Amino acid sequence: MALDGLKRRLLGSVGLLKGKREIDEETVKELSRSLRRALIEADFNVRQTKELTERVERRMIEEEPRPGTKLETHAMNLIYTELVRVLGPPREIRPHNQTVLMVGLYGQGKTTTTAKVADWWRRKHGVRVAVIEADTHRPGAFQQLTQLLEGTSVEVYGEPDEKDASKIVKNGLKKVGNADVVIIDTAGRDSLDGELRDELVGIAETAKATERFLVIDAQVGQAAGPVAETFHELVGVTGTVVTKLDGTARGGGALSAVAATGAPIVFVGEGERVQDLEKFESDRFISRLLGMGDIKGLIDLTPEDLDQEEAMRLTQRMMSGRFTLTDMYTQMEMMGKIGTMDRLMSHLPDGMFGMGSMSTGQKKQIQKNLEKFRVIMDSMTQHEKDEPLVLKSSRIRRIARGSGVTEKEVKELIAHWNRSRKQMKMIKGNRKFRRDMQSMVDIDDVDLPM
Ligand SMILES: Nc1nc2c(ncn2[C@@H]2O[C@H](COP(=O)(O)OP(=O)(O)OP(=O)(O)O)[C@@H](O)[C@H]2O)c(=O)[nH]1
Ligand SMILES: [Mg+2]
Repeated sequence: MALDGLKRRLLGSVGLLKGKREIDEETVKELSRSLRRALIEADFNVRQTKELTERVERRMIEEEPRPGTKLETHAMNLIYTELVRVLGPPREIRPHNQTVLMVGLYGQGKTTTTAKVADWWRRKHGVRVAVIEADTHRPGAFQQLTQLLEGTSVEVYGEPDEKDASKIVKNGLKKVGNADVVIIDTAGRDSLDGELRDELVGIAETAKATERFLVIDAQVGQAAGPVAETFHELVGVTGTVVTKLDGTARGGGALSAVAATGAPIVFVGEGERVQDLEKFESDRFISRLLGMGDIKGLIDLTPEDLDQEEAMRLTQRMMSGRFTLTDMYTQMEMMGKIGTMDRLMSHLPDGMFGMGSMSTGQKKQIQKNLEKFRVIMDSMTQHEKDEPLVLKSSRIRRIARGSGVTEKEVKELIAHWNRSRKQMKMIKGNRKFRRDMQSMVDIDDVDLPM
């Protein structure tokens, strides 16, 4: 897997906490230094590294690990969320009605990636995919693309003898443009010279592409940032594919530099074969990098008996009539690992949360929301988390900007909280539930007005 070196170093950093029971300043500093070295080694830029380590350091000191959670797990979780934050939220792609223009410098992997993305689309969405070879400079480009896609049902259009790339695109779209997805490979150069600029702009106009993907070799490192900016000015890059992550230990440079330009990473290439492509989702990527399996594994890190303790605490909060965003988050976390919660949940009215039969899909959705909500909530003040009703438009705007999500997503979080709060009220009104709760936990104020 890509970035093996970083993985080893990060595990080493966290290992510093092994066997420790208390967080002391010296240990946190040591962790932070080790983390910094790991990131710099993987070519993350100095500013990003500084910000990330400072955040981890601060959160290590300010945030209590949940009872029963080992310090190293706690640190790992913090590093995980901070790395996901750096790499940005995943980029959704519409499955059909797409014309995708692939652009990039010479030799970065455009043609290979064109084939990879075409085949990914076909496999993933079962749609009709066609590619157009519009590189009139690289000899044999058409043959290369045809060979890569041999044995797949992807249609390949090209005119090996034509010198006018725009013309090929125009003819190609006439011929194969009724496919659900059309992907166009273009020529690369050492740098973006005048001729290539004009040609690209011409192709972009002819193609009326819905997506413009920049293909960039991970070896380029942090220079990926300026390259992305240049292409962005020219054709408006909508997504980036970072290739050859398998071939470098320093892929963090390209990944983080690209993420910082606002042209989100949509795929990563991890090998020469057509199937060596992965849709990029920072949370999954980072959890794999840190050896945590998938996200669910991360959330499940706490021992089972702890759930009961948390459940009790949350129940008490619910009965006391307070329900903050943090409570909602805890509740969602528990719902994500509902297996250990059935004692509590069996008391709820049927269908209250759709608990009885939560599908894997629903659980996954919760995990996804959890991640997003966590990032959003990190940009809120304590007061906002405690009193979500103060969240009006200017605060929402600030939070959206701070957490790199849309305002709509922040509003979704608030709407979710509102719904959960109403459910809590209903639960409180349920006599049987209250009686049962009283026998489960010691609630003094159970008869307070609702
Ligand atoms: N290891 C590895 N090799 C890759 C990856 N992507 C592309 N390559 C290799 O990189 C080389 C260049 O790839 P191409 O797809 O021809 O690059 P290009 O950008 O189309 O090159 P030009 O058309 O010459 O500008 C080829 O040998 C590919 O097999 C990857 O993700 N991993
Ligand atoms: Mg090529």
